[in-house]
Amino acid sequence: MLSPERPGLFRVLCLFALFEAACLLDTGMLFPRESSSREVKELSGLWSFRADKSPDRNQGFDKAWYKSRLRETGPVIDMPVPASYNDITQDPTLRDFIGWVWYEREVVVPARWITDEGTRVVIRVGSAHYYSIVWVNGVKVTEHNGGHLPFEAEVGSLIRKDPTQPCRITIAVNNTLTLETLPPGSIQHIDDITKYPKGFFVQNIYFDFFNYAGIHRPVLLYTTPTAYVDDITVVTDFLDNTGRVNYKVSVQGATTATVKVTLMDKDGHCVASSTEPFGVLKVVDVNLWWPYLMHESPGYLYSMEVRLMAANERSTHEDVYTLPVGIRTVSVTSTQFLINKKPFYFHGVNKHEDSDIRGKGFDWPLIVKDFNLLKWMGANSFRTSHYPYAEEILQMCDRHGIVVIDECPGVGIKDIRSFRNASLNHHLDVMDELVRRDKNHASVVMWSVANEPASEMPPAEFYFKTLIQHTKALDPTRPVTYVSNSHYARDKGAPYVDVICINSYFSWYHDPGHLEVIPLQLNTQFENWYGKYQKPIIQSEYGADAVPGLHSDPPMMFTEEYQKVVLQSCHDVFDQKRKQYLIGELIWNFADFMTVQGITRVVGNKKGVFTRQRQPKAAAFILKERYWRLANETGRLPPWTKYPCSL
Ligand code: BDP
Repeated sequence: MLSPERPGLFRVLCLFALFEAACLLDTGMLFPRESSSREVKELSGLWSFRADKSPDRNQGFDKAWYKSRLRETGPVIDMPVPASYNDITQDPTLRDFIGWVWYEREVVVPARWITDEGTRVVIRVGSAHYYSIVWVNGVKVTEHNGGHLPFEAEVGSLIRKDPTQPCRITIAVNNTLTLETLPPGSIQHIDDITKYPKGFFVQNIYFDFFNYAGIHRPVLLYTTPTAYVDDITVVTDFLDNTGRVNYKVSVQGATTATVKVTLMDKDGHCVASSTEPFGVLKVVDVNLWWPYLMHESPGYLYSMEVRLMAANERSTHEDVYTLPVGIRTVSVTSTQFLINKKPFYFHGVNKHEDSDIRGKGFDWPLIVKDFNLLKWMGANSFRTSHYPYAEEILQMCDRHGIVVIDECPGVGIKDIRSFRNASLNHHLDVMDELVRRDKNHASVVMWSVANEPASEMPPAEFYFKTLIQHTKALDPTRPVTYVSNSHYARDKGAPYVDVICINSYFSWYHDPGHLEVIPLQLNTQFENWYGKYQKPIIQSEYGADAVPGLHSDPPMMFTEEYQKVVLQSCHDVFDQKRKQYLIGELIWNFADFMTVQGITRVVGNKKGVFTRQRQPKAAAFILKERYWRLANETGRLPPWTKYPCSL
């Protein structure tokens, strides 16, 4: 992490490293934004859909379903995009389907996109779970391995081939998990025909959420000029009252180019500018980006407008892209997490992208409701357990000052075969994609490379050392963590991380019903981990299931009272340790969420402090009291925001 002795020089080196790292992938992955030179056409809505239920799930490829209209290949149904397909129909075989499903949509594109050869047309899929192949008018344009992250392809030449035809987009998506996917899984065929129907197989997974599938985030067509701003990287810093925005702009498709970079404040006034493709913008009287409840105006964002004037063989182009920029620093000592050089205590939640009907599908009403709940309860942070969330969510975090631990989908790495090179290489690629996508978000303060892998296995040390070092090289400006389970303390990754994150479930999975063990066992946990590693600790998960409306006093497991007492007993210990090296507490979980069916799950995991429909259980009020109290103690709140207050 940051070397306190030579912060200036270190930042410059970091910056170069981040700029270089950003180049490891061929292209940038800027979030599509409209501007005077760019148009965006969202393809959300109804798509035609067909699951390939043939025994080997290969009929779609054998019969080339992408070559004609999907409805001409067989029966199709309406499928909303974005959404998981699992809970949309009454068909249990679709809910539990494993294999290829096919989506199709015809789009009429604006005539100018076709006639203007200087326009680049790109298809972007926000995320699809898990493996995707995309065709336009029957021609394959891209494929992508992995959910939760976006992918793109240029399609201008294809839609120009026959301008009289609408543009037909076909996307095949396969949710099969293997030992090399992230998260990993395995298919088990069971051939005993005395017990199972012919061809019976199951998808085994080693993580605790439903393997929702389909096109989970918006599909877009967007344009840029053929010479365009491909990527922007910013790293921010400040000294006294002056902010510094170190930036680099990457351009594609130009033979000659000039750029004008203008940084504007919230009111649109220019505060700094430059005509270099990389450099430093100095901001006097800087408004720093502060977390929610740490400052009276959290989430301050500048706008960095990049205006490119470029020429290529064919013509001259102007491209404009505007990036929101929050100016802040992050660093770690052996006992503290510092934002803008001030101690920051994470009082927040773990979430899932999960809701009724939509599954993991992107949904604005749900997102806005969740932010209102976070702010209501005084949460200042969350971890994107256990995969990257939609970019729109991170943009909300930037604007509202909600601090994010950005986790990759490295969850459920439990089989020793998932530590081989093929898995490691994919994991490294996923970190590249994640950092490329999220590097410019002020709200993202730490990367998490995995959750509770089987770190006691011999290959784990090499695997996690490589992964953590790779992530630090990709982005030396942010700390890196890796989430351990306290009950498996033989941890191989811990020596390499900057912050120790620990999950533990005392009096739940261990000593069930014995609330009295919590103070002792939690204290022992903290002392052991701090004693061994001398690194700041976040309690990254703790909690208990509560079926809403189930009550008992004295408390019994699965009641709201039991969940409350688990939380309160943990909080007493947290209050002692946060005076020393505990830098945060994240409840498991913000809301109830769906899992596979099993004897420990009653229609999903019930450790939410809100129900899946976002209604509070008793525990939500405990957290609300506590988080506002913590904010009042640790933050710099002006009097009008003091709890109780109405938001
Ligand atoms: C933790 C896992 C989380 C689970 C939770 C639980 O990290 O994904 O949902 O346990 O069992 O160990 O509720």
